[in-house]
Amino acid sequence: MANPVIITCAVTGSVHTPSMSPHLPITPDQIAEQAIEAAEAGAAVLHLHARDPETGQPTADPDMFLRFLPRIKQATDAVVNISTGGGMPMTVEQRMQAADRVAPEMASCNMGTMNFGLFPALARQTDWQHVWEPAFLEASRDFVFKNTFQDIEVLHRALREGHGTRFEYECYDLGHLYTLAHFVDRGIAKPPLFLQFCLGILGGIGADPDNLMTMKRTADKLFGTDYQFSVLGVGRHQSPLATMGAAMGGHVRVGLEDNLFLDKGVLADSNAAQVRRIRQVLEGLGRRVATPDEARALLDLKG
Ligand code: KMH
Ligand code: ZN
Repeated sequence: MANPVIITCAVTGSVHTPSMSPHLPITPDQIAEQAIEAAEAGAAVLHLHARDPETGQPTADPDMFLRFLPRIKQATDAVVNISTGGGMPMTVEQRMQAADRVAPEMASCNMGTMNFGLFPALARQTDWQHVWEPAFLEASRDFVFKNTFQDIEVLHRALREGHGTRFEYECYDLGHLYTLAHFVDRGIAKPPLFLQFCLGILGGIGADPDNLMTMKRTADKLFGTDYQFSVLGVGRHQSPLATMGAAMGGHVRVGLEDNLFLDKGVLADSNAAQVRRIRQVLEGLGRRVATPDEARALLDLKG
Protein backbone atom coordinates (compact mmCIF):
# COMPACT_ATOMS: atom_id res chain seq x y z
CA MET A 1 0.00 0.00 0.00
CA ALA A 2 1.30 3.46 -0.85
CA ASN A 3 2.62 5.60 1.99
CA PRO A 4 0.50 8.50 3.10
CA VAL A 5 1.58 11.77 1.51
CA ILE A 6 3.43 14.30 3.64
CA ILE A 7 2.29 17.83 2.91
CA THR A 8 4.96 20.38 3.75
CA CYS A 9 3.76 23.96 3.93
CA ALA A 10 6.43 26.64 3.41
CA VAL A 11 4.68 29.52 5.06
CA THR A 12 6.50 32.72 4.10
CA GLY A 13 10.06 32.19 2.80
CA SER A 14 12.36 35.03 1.97
CA VAL A 15 11.75 35.85 -1.65
CA HIS A 16 8.25 37.23 -2.02
CA THR A 17 7.70 40.74 -0.71
CA PRO A 18 4.71 42.14 1.20
CA SER A 19 3.88 44.32 -1.79
CA MET A 20 3.18 41.22 -3.87
CA SER A 21 0.36 39.89 -1.74
CA PRO A 22 -1.53 41.21 1.27
CA HIS A 23 -1.82 37.59 2.42
CA LEU A 24 1.90 36.90 2.79
CA PRO A 25 2.49 36.45 6.54
CA ILE A 26 5.13 38.79 7.89
CA THR A 27 4.68 39.46 11.60
CA PRO A 28 5.19 36.70 14.19
CA ASP A 29 1.45 36.63 14.82
CA GLN A 30 0.65 36.29 11.14
CA ILE A 31 3.25 33.55 10.69
CA ALA A 32 1.92 31.67 13.72
CA GLU A 33 -1.72 32.01 12.65
CA GLN A 34 -1.11 30.89 9.08
CA ALA A 35 1.16 28.04 10.15
CA ILE A 36 -1.43 26.76 12.62
CA GLU A 37 -4.20 27.00 10.06
CA ALA A 38 -2.04 25.16 7.51
CA ALA A 39 -1.40 22.38 10.01
CA GLU A 40 -5.12 22.13 10.76
CA ALA A 41 -5.74 21.84 7.02
CA GLY A 42 -3.38 18.87 6.77
CA ALA A 43 0.22 20.04 6.60
CA ALA A 44 2.34 17.60 8.61
CA VAL A 45 5.50 19.69 8.20
CA LEU A 46 5.84 23.46 8.56
CA HIS A 47 8.87 24.95 6.80
CA LEU A 48 9.53 28.25 8.53
CA HIS A 49 11.46 31.45 7.92
CA ALA A 50 11.23 34.63 9.99
CA ARG A 51 10.78 38.20 8.86
CA ASP A 52 11.35 41.59 10.38
CA PRO A 53 7.82 42.76 11.17
CA GLU A 54 8.71 46.39 10.42
CA THR A 55 10.24 45.94 6.99
CA GLY A 56 9.06 42.52 5.86
CA GLN A 57 12.67 41.60 5.12
CA PRO A 58 13.83 38.10 5.99
CA THR A 59 15.76 37.86 9.24
CA ALA A 60 17.93 35.14 10.74
CA ASP A 61 17.45 36.44 14.27
CA PRO A 62 16.61 33.44 16.50
CA ASP A 63 14.62 35.72 18.80
CA MET A 64 12.27 36.48 15.93
CA PHE A 65 11.68 32.75 15.38
CA LEU A 66 11.01 32.42 19.10
CA ARG A 67 8.21 34.95 18.78
CA PHE A 68 6.13 32.47 16.77
CA LEU A 69 7.50 28.97 17.42
CA PRO A 70 6.09 28.44 20.93
CA ARG A 71 2.62 29.38 19.72
CA ILE A 72 2.85 26.96 16.80
CA LYS A 73 4.13 24.17 19.01
CA GLN A 74 1.44 24.77 21.56
CA ALA A 75 -1.37 24.74 19.01
CA THR A 76 -0.23 21.96 16.67
CA ASP A 77 1.63 18.70 16.58
CA ALA A 78 3.17 19.51 13.19
CA VAL A 79 6.83 18.87 12.52
CA VAL A 80 8.72 22.15 12.72
CA ASN A 81 11.27 22.59 9.96
CA ILE A 82 13.52 25.63 10.38
CA SER A 83 15.04 27.04 7.21
CA THR A 84 18.80 27.36 7.03
CA GLY A 85 18.43 28.92 3.59
CA GLY A 86 17.62 32.27 5.17
CA GLY A 87 17.57 35.10 2.71
CA MET A 88 19.85 37.39 0.80
CA PRO A 89 22.55 38.38 1.84
CA MET A 90 22.95 36.33 5.04
CA THR A 91 26.01 34.22 5.72
CA VAL A 92 25.65 30.51 6.37
CA GLU A 93 26.60 31.10 10.00
CA GLN A 94 23.71 33.54 10.36
CA ARG A 95 21.37 31.27 8.45
CA MET A 96 21.88 28.37 10.84
CA GLN A 97 21.63 30.31 14.11
CA ALA A 98 17.93 29.80 14.66
CA ALA A 99 18.04 26.05 14.02
CA ASP A 100 21.08 25.76 16.27
CA ARG A 101 19.18 27.52 19.06
CA VAL A 102 15.88 25.69 18.59
CA ALA A 103 17.20 22.16 17.81
CA PRO A 104 14.19 21.37 15.62
CA GLU A 105 13.13 17.96 14.37
CA MET A 106 13.88 19.17 10.85
CA ALA A 107 15.85 21.91 9.11
CA SER A 108 16.51 22.63 5.47
CA CYS A 109 19.89 21.91 3.92
CA ASN A 110 20.59 23.38 0.50
CA MET A 111 22.72 21.06 -1.55
CA GLY A 112 24.84 23.35 -3.66
CA THR A 113 26.18 26.80 -4.36
CA MET A 114 24.30 28.33 -7.23
CA ASN A 115 23.02 31.38 -9.00
CA PHE A 116 19.56 31.94 -7.62
CA GLY A 117 17.19 34.00 -9.72
CA LEU A 118 14.60 35.42 -7.41
CA PHE A 119 11.79 33.68 -9.15
CA PRO A 120 9.18 36.43 -8.97
CA ALA A 121 11.51 38.17 -11.40
CA LEU A 122 10.50 35.60 -13.94
CA ALA A 123 6.97 34.85 -12.94
CA ARG A 124 5.49 37.67 -10.98
CA GLN A 125 2.31 35.81 -11.58
CA THR A 126 -0.18 38.63 -11.43
CA ASP A 127 -1.85 36.83 -14.29
CA TRP A 128 0.49 33.86 -14.37
CA GLN A 129 2.40 35.42 -17.21
CA HIS A 130 6.14 35.81 -16.96
CA VAL A 131 6.68 39.48 -16.17
CA TRP A 132 10.20 40.82 -16.12
CA GLU A 133 10.71 42.79 -12.94
CA PRO A 134 13.83 44.95 -13.27
CA ALA A 135 14.30 45.30 -9.51
CA PHE A 136 14.33 41.57 -8.98
CA LEU A 137 16.52 40.90 -11.93
CA GLU A 138 18.94 43.44 -10.55
CA ALA A 139 18.86 41.88 -7.08
CA SER A 140 19.54 38.41 -8.47
CA ARG A 141 22.20 39.52 -10.89
CA ASP A 142 25.26 39.09 -8.74
CA PHE A 143 23.78 36.95 -5.96
CA VAL A 144 25.46 33.67 -5.14
CA PHE A 145 23.48 31.29 -2.96
CA LYS A 146 26.45 29.84 -1.13
CA ASN A 147 26.21 26.26 0.04
CA THR A 148 29.71 24.85 -0.24
CA PHE A 149 30.76 21.34 0.77
CA GLN A 150 32.11 22.91 3.94
CA ASP A 151 28.81 24.68 4.66
CA ILE A 152 26.90 21.42 4.22
CA GLU A 153 29.31 19.62 6.52
CA VAL A 154 29.09 22.38 9.14
CA LEU A 155 25.29 22.10 9.11
CA HIS A 156 25.46 18.35 9.63
CA ARG A 157 27.97 18.63 12.47
CA ALA A 158 25.98 21.32 14.26
CA LEU A 159 22.42 20.21 13.65
CA ARG A 160 22.47 16.52 12.78
CA GLU A 161 25.19 15.48 15.18
CA GLY A 162 24.61 18.27 17.70
CA HIS A 163 20.84 18.12 17.98
CA GLY A 164 19.59 15.02 16.14
CA THR A 165 17.90 17.26 13.56
CA ARG A 166 17.09 15.66 10.21
CA PHE A 167 17.15 17.56 6.95
CA GLU A 168 14.88 18.53 4.14
CA TYR A 169 17.56 18.26 1.43
CA GLU A 170 16.80 21.02 -1.05
CA CYS A 171 17.99 19.78 -4.45
CA TYR A 172 17.74 22.28 -7.30
CA ASP A 173 19.57 20.24 -9.87
CA LEU A 174 20.90 16.78 -10.63
CA GLY A 175 24.37 17.61 -9.32
CA HIS A 176 22.87 18.25 -5.90
CA LEU A 177 21.78 14.62 -5.72
CA TYR A 178 25.35 13.52 -6.41
CA THR A 179 26.59 15.89 -3.70
CA LEU A 180 24.17 14.32 -1.27
CA ALA A 181 25.33 10.84 -2.27
CA HIS A 182 28.86 11.96 -1.50
CA PHE A 183 27.82 12.97 2.02
CA VAL A 184 26.05 9.64 2.45
CA ASP A 185 29.21 7.82 1.32
CA ARG A 186 31.20 9.71 3.94
CA GLY A 187 28.68 8.77 6.63
CA ILE A 188 27.80 12.42 7.26
CA ALA A 189 24.27 12.30 5.83
CA LYS A 190 22.28 9.33 7.02
CA PRO A 191 19.18 7.62 5.60
CA PRO A 192 16.27 7.78 5.52
CA LEU A 193 16.83 10.87 3.43
CA PHE A 194 14.11 13.41 2.75
CA LEU A 195 14.76 14.98 -0.64
CA GLN A 196 12.98 18.10 -1.79
CA PHE A 197 13.13 18.36 -5.58
CA CYS A 198 13.00 22.13 -6.19
CA LEU A 199 12.05 22.84 -9.80
CA GLY A 200 11.83 26.18 -11.51
CA ILE A 201 14.38 28.42 -9.79
CA LEU A 202 16.45 30.29 -12.36
CA GLY A 203 19.90 28.76 -11.88
CA GLY A 204 18.47 25.30 -11.18
CA ILE A 205 16.61 22.68 -13.17
CA GLY A 206 13.50 23.84 -15.03
CA ALA A 207 9.97 23.04 -13.93
CA ASP A 208 8.77 20.34 -16.27
CA PRO A 209 7.61 16.75 -15.93
CA ASP A 210 10.55 15.27 -17.80
CA ASN A 211 12.98 16.92 -15.38
CA LEU A 212 11.04 15.62 -12.41
CA MET A 213 11.26 12.08 -13.82
CA THR A 214 15.00 12.55 -14.29
CA MET A 215 15.46 13.75 -10.70
CA LYS A 216 13.52 10.73 -9.44
CA ARG A 217 15.39 8.25 -11.64
CA THR A 218 18.71 9.69 -10.52
CA ALA A 219 17.72 9.52 -6.87
CA ASP A 220 16.67 5.88 -7.36
CA LYS A 221 20.06 5.16 -8.84
CA LEU A 222 21.95 6.86 -6.02
CA PHE A 223 19.85 6.07 -2.95
CA GLY A 224 17.87 2.92 -3.81
CA THR A 225 14.98 2.68 -1.40
CA ASP A 226 16.64 4.65 1.40
CA TYR A 227 14.89 7.90 0.66
CA GLN A 228 11.62 9.77 0.45
CA PHE A 229 11.11 12.58 -1.99
CA SER A 230 8.88 15.60 -2.10
CA VAL A 231 8.26 18.03 -4.94
CA LEU A 232 8.28 21.79 -4.97
CA GLY A 233 7.49 23.63 -8.19
CA VAL A 234 7.68 27.40 -8.04
CA GLY A 235 4.90 29.72 -9.08
CA ARG A 236 2.29 28.25 -11.40
CA HIS A 237 4.21 24.97 -11.50
CA GLN A 238 3.47 24.28 -7.84
CA SER A 239 0.27 22.34 -8.15
CA PRO A 240 0.91 20.35 -11.35
CA LEU A 241 4.35 19.18 -10.26
CA ALA A 242 3.23 18.37 -6.72
CA THR A 243 0.42 16.30 -8.19
CA MET A 244 2.79 14.50 -10.49
CA GLY A 245 5.21 13.87 -7.62
CA ALA A 246 2.44 12.37 -5.53
CA ALA A 247 1.37 10.16 -8.43
CA MET A 248 5.00 8.95 -8.58
CA GLY A 249 4.89 7.98 -4.90
CA GLY A 250 6.34 11.19 -3.50
CA HIS A 251 5.35 13.89 -1.07
CA VAL A 252 4.42 17.50 -1.78
CA ARG A 253 5.34 21.00 -0.72
CA VAL A 254 3.04 23.97 -1.07
CA GLY A 255 2.88 27.37 0.61
CA LEU A 256 3.30 31.04 -0.08
CA GLU A 257 7.10 30.76 0.01
CA ASP A 258 6.97 29.05 -3.37
CA ASN A 259 3.80 30.42 -4.96
CA LEU A 260 1.46 33.28 -4.05
CA PHE A 261 -1.47 32.07 -6.12
CA LEU A 262 -4.30 29.60 -5.80
CA ASP A 263 -5.56 29.80 -9.36
CA LYS A 264 -4.60 31.74 -12.42
CA GLY A 265 -4.89 35.38 -11.44
CA VAL A 266 -6.25 34.58 -7.97
CA LEU A 267 -4.00 35.17 -4.97
CA ALA A 268 -4.17 32.50 -2.28
CA ASP A 269 -5.72 34.19 0.72
CA SER A 270 -3.72 31.96 3.05
CA ASN A 271 -1.28 29.08 3.16
CA ALA A 272 -4.11 26.86 4.35
CA ALA A 273 -5.98 27.52 1.11
CA GLN A 274 -3.13 25.92 -0.83
CA VAL A 275 -2.94 23.03 1.64
CA ARG A 276 -6.68 22.39 1.32
CA ARG A 277 -6.40 22.50 -2.47
CA ILE A 278 -3.57 19.97 -2.75
CA ARG A 279 -5.22 17.78 -0.14
CA GLN A 280 -8.34 17.65 -2.26
CA VAL A 281 -6.25 16.65 -5.28
CA LEU A 282 -4.38 13.96 -3.32
CA GLU A 283 -7.53 12.48 -1.88
CA GLY A 284 -9.03 12.54 -5.36
CA LEU A 285 -6.09 10.42 -6.47
CA GLY A 286 -6.88 7.97 -3.70
CA ARG A 287 -3.93 9.04 -1.54
CA ARG A 288 -4.19 9.71 2.15
CA VAL A 289 -2.53 12.69 3.79
CA ALA A 290 0.08 11.86 6.45
CA THR A 291 -0.36 12.93 10.03
CA PRO A 292 2.65 14.52 11.75
CA ASP A 293 3.36 11.24 13.54
CA GLU A 294 3.24 9.32 10.28
CA ALA A 295 5.71 11.83 8.84
CA ARG A 296 7.93 11.31 11.90
CA ALA A 297 7.85 7.55 11.40
CA LEU A 298 8.55 7.72 7.66
CA LEU A 299 11.45 10.14 8.08
CA ASP A 300 12.77 8.75 11.36
CA LEU A 301 12.50 12.10 13.12
CA LYS A 302 13.46 12.43 16.74
CA GLY A 303 9.92 13.46 17.71
N1 KMH B 1 12.76 28.84 -1.41
C1 KMH B 1 12.83 27.47 -1.83
C2 KMH B 1 12.88 27.34 -3.31
C3 KMH B 1 15.46 27.10 2.34
O1 KMH B 1 14.65 27.70 2.99
O2 KMH B 1 16.40 26.46 2.82
C4 KMH B 1 13.94 26.74 -1.19
C5 KMH B 1 14.05 26.84 0.29
C6 KMH B 1 15.38 27.08 0.83
O3 KMH B 1 13.07 26.68 0.99
ZN1 ZN C 1 12.63 28.14 2.64
